[in-house]
Amino acid sequence: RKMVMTRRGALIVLEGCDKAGKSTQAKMMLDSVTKTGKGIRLMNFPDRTTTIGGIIDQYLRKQIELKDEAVHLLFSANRWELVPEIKATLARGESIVVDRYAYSGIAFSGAKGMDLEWCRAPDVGLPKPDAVIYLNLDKKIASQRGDYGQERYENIEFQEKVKDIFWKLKDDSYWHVIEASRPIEVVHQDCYKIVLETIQRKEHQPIELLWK
Ligand code: 2DT
Ligand code: MG
Repeated sequence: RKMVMTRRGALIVLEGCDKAGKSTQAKMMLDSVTKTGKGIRLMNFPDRTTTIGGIIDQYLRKQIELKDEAVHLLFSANRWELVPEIKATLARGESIVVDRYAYSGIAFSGAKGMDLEWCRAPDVGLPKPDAVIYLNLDKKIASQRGDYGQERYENIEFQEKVKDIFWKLKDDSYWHVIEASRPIEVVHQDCYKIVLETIQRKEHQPIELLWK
């Protein structure tokens, strides 16, 4: 008797500093993978559409002030509140491309001078990404991509600190560093190969837990 195993989707995270092209690459990935007939959807953190996400949005737009520790925990809570949806999506065979995850949480809080281990703790046990695609952009080229926006954290000095922490978090067992200064389509092809390979390699593997 043959058992038919349901394939699960893969959890793919895009990380990198502002202007690296995460959102652009996420949309291109959605289009390319969808064309192959495989199920895939996008998510992003912070997800500003939830109640917690609404508070985070006000904080980022500088409408309210929050203590560093408090907002750090809200960013983490915003991921935890979406874990059931992440698990259900993967279980029905749909893959997810996520624009930012716990790594941004640590990198941005750490850039304020917060203790990295303290920052990591609330995200321990989240679904572990099957692959992290880190879009690496030189600071010179980032500055040529035009002005930063008006939100909190959107300045070159802060982004440099963020990048240093991303580098500390990098785990070569599942991180892929992609040079994001190249033409959009070339970057996409590299990302696309990683995504297809990951979907195939992980389809019958259990979802692991982050940092456990
Ligand atoms: P977007 O520009 O991608 O909407 O992000 N951030 C993000 C944190 O400080 N902690 C987190 O856990 C996450 C996911 C990065 C808005 C800003 O929020 C920062 C930029
Ligand atoms: Mg932004």
